[in-house]
Amino acid sequence: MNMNKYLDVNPEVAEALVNGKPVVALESTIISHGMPYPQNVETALNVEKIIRDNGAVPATIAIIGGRLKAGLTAEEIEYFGKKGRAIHKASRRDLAVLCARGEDGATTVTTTMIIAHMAGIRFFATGGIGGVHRGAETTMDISADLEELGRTPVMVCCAGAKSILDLGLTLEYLETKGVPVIGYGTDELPAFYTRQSGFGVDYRIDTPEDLAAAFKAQNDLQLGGGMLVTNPIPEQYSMDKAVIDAAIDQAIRESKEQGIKGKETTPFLLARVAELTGGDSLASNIQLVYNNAALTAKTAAAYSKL
Ligand code: PSU
Ligand code: MN
Repeated sequence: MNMNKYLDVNPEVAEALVNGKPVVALESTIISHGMPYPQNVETALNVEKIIRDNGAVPATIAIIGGRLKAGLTAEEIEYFGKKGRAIHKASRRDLAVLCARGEDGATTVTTTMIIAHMAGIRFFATGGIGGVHRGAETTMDISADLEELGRTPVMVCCAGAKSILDLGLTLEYLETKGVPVIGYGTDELPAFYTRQSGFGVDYRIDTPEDLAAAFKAQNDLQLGGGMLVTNPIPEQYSMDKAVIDAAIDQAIRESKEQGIKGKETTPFLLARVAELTGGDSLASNIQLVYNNAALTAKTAAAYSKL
């Protein structure tokens, strides 16, 4: 199964895949660039446990010494968490040079999907995806995550999109790329920190079994792309919309003043929003990732019975 000379699938993950057991991929940029240390490491380890508790095997994905890793050890997770933003944030365009040079890379949604697919993993849980940034009509800042969702057959479960992005344009882009946007138990796209955005999803699905059935049909049809499941943050952890919107607006203003661009934009905004909300947004972020991990593990388990 391990067909790619740069790929290392850890033994537990490989065993699960060979035997048709459910496996859930996790990204490493959320660890290195998405949250501060030590909460990032604690969260990553808890997420793995939640996936196990819900009947699947976790595979945290990263690039270490030029090797594409599907499944990290706790020590490796600690390493990514401690090194934080000093690790290269690796998107599709970075893979070849990092592998050739034998360097480390934290995988975004894009590269986690690529490596998961290489390893034979169909499910991936995270917090937020990249999208079309506000002002993209002049900056052309559109995340590679949307292109990857259009081409790689992995189900990605997130908590919707943050309003650091233009949610309407992000949905338009996903429509163009043929990516089904599913609301889990909701007709409305969740806005990450809050349960509602004012934008509709393509389909509402209410159970892990029905998510699995939809994704099975997509794979059987060989349509080739991913499926985006948007899972609202649990009510008790959702934030006040006015508070979070004010923090996001300020972070975006500061990023423009400081001339932040390219791959630095999203990590800058995430870190600044967490600072401005005094850690409240971090607490919500952690809880929504746990919620997504549980749903994805249940969906992967349901899929393995189809
Ligand atoms: N959004 C979040 N948390 C994150 C990210 C996005 O709420 O950690 C990370 C993911 O790894 C995502 C990446 O794939 O940022 C998108 O970066 P960019 O916007 O540069 O494509
Ligand atoms: Mn970008």
